[in-house]
Amino acid sequence: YEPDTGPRVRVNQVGYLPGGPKNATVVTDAADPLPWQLKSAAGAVVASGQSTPRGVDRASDQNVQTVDFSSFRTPGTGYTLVVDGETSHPFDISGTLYDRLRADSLQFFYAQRSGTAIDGGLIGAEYARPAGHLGVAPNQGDTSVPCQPGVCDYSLDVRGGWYDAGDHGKYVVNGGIATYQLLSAFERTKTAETAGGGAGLGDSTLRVPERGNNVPDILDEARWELEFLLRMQVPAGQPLAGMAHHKIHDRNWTGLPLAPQDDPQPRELHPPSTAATLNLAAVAAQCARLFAPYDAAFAARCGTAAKTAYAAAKAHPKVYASAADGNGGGAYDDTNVTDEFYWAAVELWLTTGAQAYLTDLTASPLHTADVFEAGGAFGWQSVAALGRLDLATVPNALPAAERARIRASVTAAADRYLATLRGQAYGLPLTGEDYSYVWGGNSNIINNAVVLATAFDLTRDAKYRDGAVQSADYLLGRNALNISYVTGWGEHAAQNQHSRIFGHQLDPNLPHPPAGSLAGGANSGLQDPFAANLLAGCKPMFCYVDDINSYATNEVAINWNSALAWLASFLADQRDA
Ligand code: 9MR
Repeated sequence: YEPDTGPRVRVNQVGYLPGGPKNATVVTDAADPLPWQLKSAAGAVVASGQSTPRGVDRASDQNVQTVDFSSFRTPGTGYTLVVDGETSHPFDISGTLYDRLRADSLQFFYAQRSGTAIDGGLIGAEYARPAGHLGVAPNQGDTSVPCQPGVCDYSLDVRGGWYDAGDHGKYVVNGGIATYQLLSAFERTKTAETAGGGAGLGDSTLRVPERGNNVPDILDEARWELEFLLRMQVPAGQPLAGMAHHKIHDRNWTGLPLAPQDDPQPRELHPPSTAATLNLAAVAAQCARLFAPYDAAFAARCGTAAKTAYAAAKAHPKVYASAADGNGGGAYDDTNVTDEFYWAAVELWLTTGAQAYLTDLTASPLHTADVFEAGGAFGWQSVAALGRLDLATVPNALPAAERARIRASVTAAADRYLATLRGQAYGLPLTGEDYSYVWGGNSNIINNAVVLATAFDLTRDAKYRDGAVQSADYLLGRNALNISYVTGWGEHAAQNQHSRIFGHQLDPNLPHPPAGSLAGGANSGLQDPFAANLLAGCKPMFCYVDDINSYATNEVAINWNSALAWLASFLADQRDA
């Protein structure tokens, strides 16, 4: 299988910020530096120079050279880079490059909403659909969902929320981290002076039904999931009261495509878990502090749920979701919840200031550990860094020396991601090792970029911002496959992601995913049969195919788009870079 990788000159197909880094990668047999030319849309040479040989790139096994044209800063559209007789895809130089990506990446969440009709007037006629899973036949509905046999004696109304990914499942741990990232993108505009005041995330910035309600639209979108997460809490008076059910999904896997409203499968609540409970505690605590100025009653409801959940998790600290519970939905299993305890304690302390939470977070072994892993700084299974980042950025009463230590741990991690990135000829903050390229790996790349971006917010040192920008270059085309992993963004972009809703590849009457949808990305694990068959033996950066059948390399997911939304929001704020 030989994918068509287009021109050998690899650029960010969307473009570059005028004052930001501008790097490209050239696949070539040449061992010596090559002359390069930057051309305007009219074909005039506007800059030129010599490339830098980089030898064989480990992640792609390609002989490559890099081009740095950062010193050219003139805004314009339709630039191309010419090296070694090859002309790159066209790109822009513009300070407003990422404004619409911020909105598009967040729009994905509206398209994934469960339990409400999707308004084509907001998102495009092709995305209009009736409400899913409200109990209208053939749906069996999320309005009164029983537990799996033997798990509980009650039913819960767990309508709403977002569909997790290409499936119709709703999972508290993954909903938790995705909601955290939306809330964090918003909170950053309150805490980071480098965020430009947050106008881009205010009311009427997104195409959501709630626009114009005087609440920032990103909070409206997050609330759609928060309301669902609150519904997943075990009611008072029941066994394990205050804990959260781990997930709710179909009894059996369904095929593709399948509109949510056409899903006939029985829906089932799966057992509560400590991990889900702590996810609920953490994001409900965030909710309590961020909604306080907008809706005091909702903020109070979140605050109560957060405290109740945290207490329930402490009473039941080792209730783990089973790795075997993967029929009809993903397992999202996790048998180490030390990190979830730490994250929840941090969020509760930041919101309430209560000593008990400070005592708990300080006692956690993670409080003094290096929590930023090389592969991915954080992810749905590994959330300690979320607590660390918030301790570093959200105003709090830590003693100055302790605050300085926390912040230094963030910049130390950022320094490592920067060193990794500089060692990669494709400029991404991920090592070239095979094991770095995992399921949903694009979100790991972005989450490492979030650490870089946070280090910039903390220090204003441009090297960190430049690292975050370069991470976006990889996602938007500067990679071995010469593909943009964001639908609708770039000359050659992913558009056939694994999704039951956006099944255009299988049925031309259905749409592609909406612009701003991120694909999971290169994954040398090849866990799905389609990829395993097609891509066996692939070099890590080539282990991706834009085909709806490849769920291990090409799915959409809320926790990947939340990462993209956070980074896009940061990048949109860098227009003067
Ligand atoms: O993102 C998840 C990834 O980290 C796991 O390796 C993978 C296999 O367990 O599952 C991924 O999550 C999927 C979930 O289980 C079900 N909904 C789709 C998710 C994205 O592929």
